[in-house]
Amino acid sequence: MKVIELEKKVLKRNDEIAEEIRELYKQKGIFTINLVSSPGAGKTSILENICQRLESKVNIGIIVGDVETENDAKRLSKFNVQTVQIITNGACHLDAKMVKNAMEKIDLDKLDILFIENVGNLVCPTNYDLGEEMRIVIVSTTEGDDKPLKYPPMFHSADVAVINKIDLLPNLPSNIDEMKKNLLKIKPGLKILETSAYKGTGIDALCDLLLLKKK
Ligand SMILES: Nc1nc2c(ncn2[C@@H]2O[C@H](COP(=O)(O)OP(=O)(O)OP(=O)(O)O)[C@@H](O)[C@H]2O)c(=O)[nH]1
Ligand SMILES: [Mg+2]
Repeated sequence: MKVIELEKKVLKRNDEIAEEIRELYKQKGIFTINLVSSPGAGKTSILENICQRLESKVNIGIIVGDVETENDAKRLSKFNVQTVQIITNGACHLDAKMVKNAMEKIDLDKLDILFIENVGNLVCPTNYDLGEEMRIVIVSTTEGDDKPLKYPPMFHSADVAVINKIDLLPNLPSNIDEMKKNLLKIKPGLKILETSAYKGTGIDALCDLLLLKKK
């Protein structure tokens, strides 16, 4: 009983900070996206592709969360973007306070789009609002068609689903139509895109969607 009450309190405080930073993003005209997925689904690889295409068109900031290492920030810092790595030291998700602190290291006046790459996990980040305007869940073909059914809250909380690693489909028993059916079962009307970050397939459509929503 006490554990549930503490969790409610923690989430309430998180929601308050998330509202604060959402207001700040709004004032500054920054479009913010929270990228969630299981570990290794391709969040950083998709961001690398997006940076390649958009770095000369819009001012991009990326806050990256990982339990350990600065590997992802290093991968992304070769682009003309502002990057900040958050090391959670064991926590399996980012929270609004961590994002608020990380934002102090970013020049918000030189920012159009802020990506927040969450810690790879299909459970923990679900209830933590980061003040984002759009939540994108990435699920890769190698994870199996049933993942939306097994982790429904995360898929239900998303505005867009990206099915990544479609280049591997010919070598897999998984069925992309089944994956899409399961995504729509959890969230009817969910926008679904297919990508291969390895081949660059489908990234233009994703960038178009982001630029359209940013307006
Ligand atoms: N074949 C194939 N491999 C991919 C694709 N996207 C990513 N990968 C590979 O998958 C592995 C994990 O990709 P990352 O981009 O690091 O995944 P991530 O979601 O950022 O991982 P974490 O931050 O650790 O959760 C890397 O070896 C990538 O090269 C893809 O579309 N096709
Ligand atoms: Mg990553």
